Amino acid sequence: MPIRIPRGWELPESAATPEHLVLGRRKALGLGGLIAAGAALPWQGAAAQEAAPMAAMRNPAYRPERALTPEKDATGYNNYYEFGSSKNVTAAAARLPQRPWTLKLEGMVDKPQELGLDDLLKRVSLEERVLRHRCVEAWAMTVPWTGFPMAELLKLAGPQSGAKFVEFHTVADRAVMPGLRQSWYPWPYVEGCTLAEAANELCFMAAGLYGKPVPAQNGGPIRVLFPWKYGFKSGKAITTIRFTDKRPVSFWEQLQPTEYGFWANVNPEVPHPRWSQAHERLLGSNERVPTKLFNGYGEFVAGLYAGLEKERLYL
Ligand SMILES: Nc1nc2c(c(=O)[nH]1)N[C@H]1C(S)=C(S)[C@@H](COP(=O)(O)O)O[C@H]1N2
Ligand SMILES: [Mo]
Repeated sequence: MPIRIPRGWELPESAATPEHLVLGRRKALGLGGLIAAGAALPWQGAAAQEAAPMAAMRNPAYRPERALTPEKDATGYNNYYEFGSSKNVTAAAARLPQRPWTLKLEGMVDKPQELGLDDLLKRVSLEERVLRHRCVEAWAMTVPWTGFPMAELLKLAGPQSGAKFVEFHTVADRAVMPGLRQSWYPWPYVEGCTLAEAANELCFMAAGLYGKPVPAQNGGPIRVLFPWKYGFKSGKAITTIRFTDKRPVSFWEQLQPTEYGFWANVNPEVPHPRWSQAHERLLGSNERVPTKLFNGYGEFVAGLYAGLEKERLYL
């Protein structure tokens, strides 16, 4: 059972509600140890409550090993090509409607279905994970996400025995996404992985960031996370998850296959064709630190690649 540990980005101690009141409130809400999406948490204060909390108990299994990135840096420096190639897409992305939102599970599954996001968030057990994120451009951040393991969606969908790969389709809304007019890009932004990668405990569906709904520019209302892969694998604003027997050719792979492959596992020793991957810059502090194999998550994922040594696993 995940336990709650203090977070650096919370209100100062003086503004927080005493613990006995927190416990009393939780009991009154009948939520047990885990806090449901949308419940107002006394320790978050009035401002955060207005911002519709999206908080849960932290799962301590994934040690951050780095200081948290300041929220303003993680939410103010983004890659989201549907809104252009600028790193400042906050205002543009604010036009993307976050509700109503449905997630389709389709393709080679026993139970194809369409799920309302809020219904889905009530059915899964939410947890917070502080995860490292490493962009292929050699910047990185460490941030608290709220969500649930992708494995829970596999259970809901029931992949058939022939299903070997999973595609993540992201929203393509021409009315609000000016990037879609750049017709040389192979829209929509689709990413993919193997079924085994999707079933790995580290593959995570995030609907919250810093205890609030994921901001639109970071992939709200729901995105996927592959913390051991370069960031472009982690599609934003997911609308459809499709199970297939064919290896998907994803957005960046279609554009530039020599630079962006299917696997894209982080590896400091395999340079990008145009730059080294040995180090990364931390958003916020701009500190330069060594990159780790699988972004430091080898204990969870290295086994996925046994027997695949002939593949371009790190590009
Ligand atoms: N739909 C979509 N998803 C996307 C991207 C994108 O351009 N469009 N960029 C990717 C890249 S390159 C990175 S590094 C991360 C950035 O996530 P962040 O903005 O939350 O840091 O999102 C990934 N997911
Ligand atoms: Mo990236």
